[in-house]
Amino acid sequence: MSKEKQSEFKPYHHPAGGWGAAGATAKVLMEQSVLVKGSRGLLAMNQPGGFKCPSCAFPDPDHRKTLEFCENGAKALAHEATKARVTREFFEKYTVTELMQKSDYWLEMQGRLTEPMQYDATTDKYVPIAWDDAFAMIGRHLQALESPHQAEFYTSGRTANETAFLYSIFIREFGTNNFPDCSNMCHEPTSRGLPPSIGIGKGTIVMADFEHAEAIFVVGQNTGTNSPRMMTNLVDARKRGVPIILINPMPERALIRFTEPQDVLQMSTFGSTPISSEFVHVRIGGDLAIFKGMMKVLFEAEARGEDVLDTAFIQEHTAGIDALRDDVMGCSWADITRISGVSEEQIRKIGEIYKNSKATIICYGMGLTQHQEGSRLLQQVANILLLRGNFGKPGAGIAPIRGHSNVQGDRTVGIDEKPTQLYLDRVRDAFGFEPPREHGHHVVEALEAMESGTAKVFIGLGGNFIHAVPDTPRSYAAMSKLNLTVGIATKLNRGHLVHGKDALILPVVARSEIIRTEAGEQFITIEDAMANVTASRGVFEPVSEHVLPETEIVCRMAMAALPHSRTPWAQYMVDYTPIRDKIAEVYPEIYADFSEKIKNPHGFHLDIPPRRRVWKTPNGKANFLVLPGLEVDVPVNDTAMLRLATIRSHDQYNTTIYSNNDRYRGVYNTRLVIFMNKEDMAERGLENGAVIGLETYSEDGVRRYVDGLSVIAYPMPRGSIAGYYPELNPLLPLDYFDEISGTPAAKSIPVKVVESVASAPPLKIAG
Ligand SMILES: Nc1nc2c(c(=O)[nH]1)N[C@H]1C(S)=C(S)[C@@H](COP(=O)(O)OP(=O)(O)OC[C@H]3O[C@@H](n4cnc5c(=O)[nH]c(N)nc54)[C@H](O)[C@@H]3O)O[C@H]1N2
Ligand SMILES: Nc1nc2c(c(=O)[nH]1)N[C@H]1C(S)=C(S)[C@@H](COP(=O)(O)OP(=O)(O)OC[C@H]3O[C@@H](n4cnc5c(=O)[nH]c(N)nc54)[C@H](O)[C@@H]3O)O[C@H]1N2
Ligand SMILES: [Mo]
Repeated sequence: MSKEKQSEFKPYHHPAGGWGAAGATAKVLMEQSVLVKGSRGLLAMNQPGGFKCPSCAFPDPDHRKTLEFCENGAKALAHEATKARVTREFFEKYTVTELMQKSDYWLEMQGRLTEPMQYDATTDKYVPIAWDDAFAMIGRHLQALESPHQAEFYTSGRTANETAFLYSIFIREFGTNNFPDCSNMCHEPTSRGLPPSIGIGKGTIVMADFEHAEAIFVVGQNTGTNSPRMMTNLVDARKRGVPIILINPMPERALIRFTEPQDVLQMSTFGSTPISSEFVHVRIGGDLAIFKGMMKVLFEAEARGEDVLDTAFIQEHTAGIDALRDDVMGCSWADITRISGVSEEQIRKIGEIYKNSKATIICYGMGLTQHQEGSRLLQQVANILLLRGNFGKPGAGIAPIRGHSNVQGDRTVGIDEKPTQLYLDRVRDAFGFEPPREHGHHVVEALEAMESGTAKVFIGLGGNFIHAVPDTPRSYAAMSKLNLTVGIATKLNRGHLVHGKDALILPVVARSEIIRTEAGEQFITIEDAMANVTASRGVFEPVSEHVLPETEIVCRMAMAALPHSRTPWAQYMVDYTPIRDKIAEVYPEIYADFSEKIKNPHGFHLDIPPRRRVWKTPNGKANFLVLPGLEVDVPVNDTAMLRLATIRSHDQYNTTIYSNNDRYRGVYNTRLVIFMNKEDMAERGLENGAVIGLETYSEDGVRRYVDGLSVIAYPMPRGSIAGYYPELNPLLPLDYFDEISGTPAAKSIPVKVVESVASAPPLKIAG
């Protein structure tokens, strides 16, 4: 937290995007001292022959512009291409205990990691280690385990397809399915909830569908910040007069009014496009009630004899409509409006919009997935779409807006703690070893194994596990018990400081940098949120001569841990084409001829069967699945209870903090704030800017508490509050998650306001 700068709340009255975004882009390039280099990088970003933006997973448009990036993509690139370096001299200067006192922002600003480091307990410092010795250490620890299940292998979603595939082969050959991954905290409800419903755990739209949609719903997703390039699609749709319905407890600025930063005319005339035609101010956790209300509008019309359902589609392609109808019709409007916090009139209105649209897209983000019934909530989204046949036709479908740039791809190529038997058979046939058949650990289970002492080794391929997971202090304690922690990373983060007895930091070649091996320059591939696979080729020189490509690190870990392996790791390390050929062998339905198809500069699309109205479910149908009731989180019986959503600011990338500002929400120089309805404040005797503590309702006797939070009067629904992740993760209990997916319910933590004992810098409230 910055000491000198005044923390301030100053509502943002301009349209989002536009000059504000253009200015922020230039500023971040300058701050990282990479104005020239960064600008050159931006020209190559998301262009054929260039590299894929390391930020979000939103696809490239079908008609590319010369510039195809957004403000937040530029920030991600600037921070990756930064001039700042973390060297051995840096590590010589600080003990790990001293580094623990620094903020996440400070750690990030130190720059790129440049050589492999090893923790030295005698001095409490990281000291240099040769790559060979680092791999030998990993091999030694892994071979010393009594069982391969004592190791946890984390993946974050920036990992490329080739790397993730080999990593999953290495770990299965080693003998476990322990694959905790960032997806477990993110779109796992999509991966687990949608297959029983529509036969695939992915979205079903492609970019062109935005051009044919007659209605677009954006639910629980902060598009202008987290997938800004999608704003272009929304702006275009609005210009065509397409209704856009925003369902969110926060009136997110960009979704209300937006100026496209790449639209020169709009910017020069200071114009802006109103985005949402309907803003539905739902209570946190009230979406299920809204969805049931929308379906009730349809079923009521059906009962009146109106032709509102796609009956031909329903008959031919689905099962289970009667049970759904009974469930929905059994919900009263009184309960629906009470639990959603939205009027019957408005729900009827959006129900009518849906009813009148011949092609609808429903987009969603973490506002839907991170609830205790996240997976089954998404099945209700699918139900709504199925009722009007909104699959397998232009302009229609379900659109989970994925997070990390390759998080979807990683799952496709084997990062999965619950792999199918078919996949395991194919791995056996392709590689000639018998992979483990029992399921492995997801994130929460991995932490439990660390806590109980059964896990001994943690390897993190990217990411910042320790600050992404729930229950911060408890997770710190769990990780500190390990014998070995390995962080494979571009930047120094908290995960390297909360470490095991032995610890390694292994620096990598980043997405924007050139991968050179003995066989020449290599490219990698990624799969975006709409299942397009494209090549990515970095354009910058690697940050130092001592960093390695991630794929090489995976191969050399495998060689160290599996000295008798028959897998040709040394070959894969230098030439990525044979890796792609193996991917094709293991996934023939989607990846046949991978090496050929990837020669197309625009990549290729992986088959999504629902687009063809083919349902890979056990009964061969799309299934209407019922989630009884209207609540997605277990109710707490206390009127003092508030539901807390932990969200991202405009200036962060997950645990990476770019600055302490959140421009569109009007917050400057602080992240320790809570957005609250003013009546909830008045009820608790809180003035605007008052400093509070928050405490979680939990039943395990552990007190979960965060202090020193300034309250901001904000248009939140009654009973719903919001604040930033990862600072508020200490409030999120490890056992508070969706049973089906294991995803922590980070959007609905039950908390109460308690007195603050900490001092916090005063928050200036602008008039
Ligand atoms: N710049 C930038 N881009 C990113 C990221 C980043 O951190 N920074 N992260 C990437 C990743 S990994 C991901 S997963 C995505 C995340 O992108 P989002 O899904 O947009 O993530 P969040 O900021 O967590 O918040 C989601 C929204 O959910 C709303 N919300 C909270 N509770 C509820 C609820 O009960 N119902 C409804 N309807 N809405 C609710 C919040 O008000 C907020 O607008 O973005 C990706 N892109
Ligand atoms: N309370 C709460 N908790 C949450 C969430 C929430 O909304 N609320 N969101 C959840 C979600 S959606 C997600 S996806 C997770 C995110 O969890 P993670 O993916 O684990 O976290 P990140 O912050 O994205 O990881 C950042 C680190 O990745 C490393 N890195 C960056 N680029 C590269 C690269 O190219 N290669 C390698 N090897 N390393 C790289 C850098 O060292 C950087 O410090 O957090 C989850 N946790
Ligand atoms: Mo995510």
